[in-house]
Amino acid sequence: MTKNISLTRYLVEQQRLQGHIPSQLRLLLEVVARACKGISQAVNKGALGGVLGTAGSENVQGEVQKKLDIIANEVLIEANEWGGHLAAMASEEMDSIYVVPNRYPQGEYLLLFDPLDGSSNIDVNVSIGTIFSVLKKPEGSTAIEEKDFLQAGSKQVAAGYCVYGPQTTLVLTVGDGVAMFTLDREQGSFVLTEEHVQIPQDTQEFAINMSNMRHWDEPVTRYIDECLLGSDGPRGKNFNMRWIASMVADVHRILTRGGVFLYPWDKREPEKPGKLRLMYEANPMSWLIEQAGGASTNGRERILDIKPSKLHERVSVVLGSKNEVERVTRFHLEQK
Ligand code: AHM
Ligand code: MG
Repeated sequence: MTKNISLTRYLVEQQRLQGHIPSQLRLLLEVVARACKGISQAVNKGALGGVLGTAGSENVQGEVQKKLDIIANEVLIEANEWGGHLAAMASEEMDSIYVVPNRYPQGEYLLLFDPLDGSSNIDVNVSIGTIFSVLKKPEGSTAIEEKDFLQAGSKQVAAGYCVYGPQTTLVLTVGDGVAMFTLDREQGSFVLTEEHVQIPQDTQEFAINMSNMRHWDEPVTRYIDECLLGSDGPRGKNFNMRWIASMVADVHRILTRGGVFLYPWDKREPEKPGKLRLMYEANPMSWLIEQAGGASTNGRERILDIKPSKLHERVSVVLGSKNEVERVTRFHLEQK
C-alpha cells in the first residue's frame, strides 16, 4: 500500500510533476471528491437518515427516482456551482443541462454525472456509486448549450467514480493511468491505496444479466454459450459469473481482478441502442478501463470514438479484459 498520500497531495504532485492538471481541474476534482464524501455519509445513514425509498417522481428516462438519486444530484450541484471551475453540468437525473448561475464566475469545464448509480440496490444495502466525467468547454463558446456537451468520450480530461460499499473508494483517471483512493473516515480524507491499476488481458469471469438471455442478439449468445461450456468447450476453461446490478460495483471488481462486463442491446426495446447511458456511464467507465489496459466497445466500435447526438443517449456496452472484449467484438463483426 502507498504511504498516506491524500487525494489533495496526489493532485498537487500530478499538477507539478506531470503538468497535466490545470488548477481549475484540480479544484474541480477536489470538489467532486468532497461531494462524494457527503453522499457517502447519506448512504451510510440509510434508514436512520430517512434516505431510503422512492421520491415519488420520474426522471427524463421515465425511471422512478429514489430519494438518494435526488439527494446525490443536489449535493453534486450545490458543491460544484460556486467554485468558478465549471461552466455547466449535466446529470442522468436532470432533463436538461444546468448552467452555472450568473452570480458565480464561469469556469472552463463541463461536468457530467450519474449521481447515484445502481439505484435498485439502495434499499437492499448493496454497493452503489457516483460516476463522473469531465469535458472542456469548447473554445469560444460563451452561452453554454446542450450541443457543447456532445463530445466523444476520447475528449474527456478526467473521469472517475466513487463506490459506496464496505469501503468508500474513489477511482480516478486524468489520462495518466488509474489511481484508487480509500476514504479514511477518521481523517475525513481520501488516501491513495492503489496506483497504476492494470487489468489482466484474459479472464474467467463474466458479468451479464442472464435473465435477458432470450432477448440477446446472436453474437452475445454465441459468446456466453462458449463460456458456459467451460473446459469442455472451445474456450478450454471454466468461467465464473457475477452480476451486482450496479455498474460501479461490477466495474470496480473488473478493475481489481479482471473480468468482462456486458450490457448489450437486446430485443426488449429494439429501437434503443442499449440500457446504459453513453455520457454518464459508458464514457467515464470506458476511459478508466482503457487506462488500465482493458478495452471497451459497443460490440462493433470503440465507445470513446462515438460522437453523441444527444445528452441522454444510450449505448450497448462490452468492457473489461482486452482479449475477451476483442472476442465479443469480433463475433459482432462476423455476424451475418
Ligand atoms: P441506474 O443508473 O438507474 O441505477 O441504472 C444503471 C444500472 C447499472 O448500474 C447496472 O449495470 C444496470 O443498471 C443493471 O440493470 P438490470 O437491473 O437490468 O440488471
Ligand atoms: Mg446509472
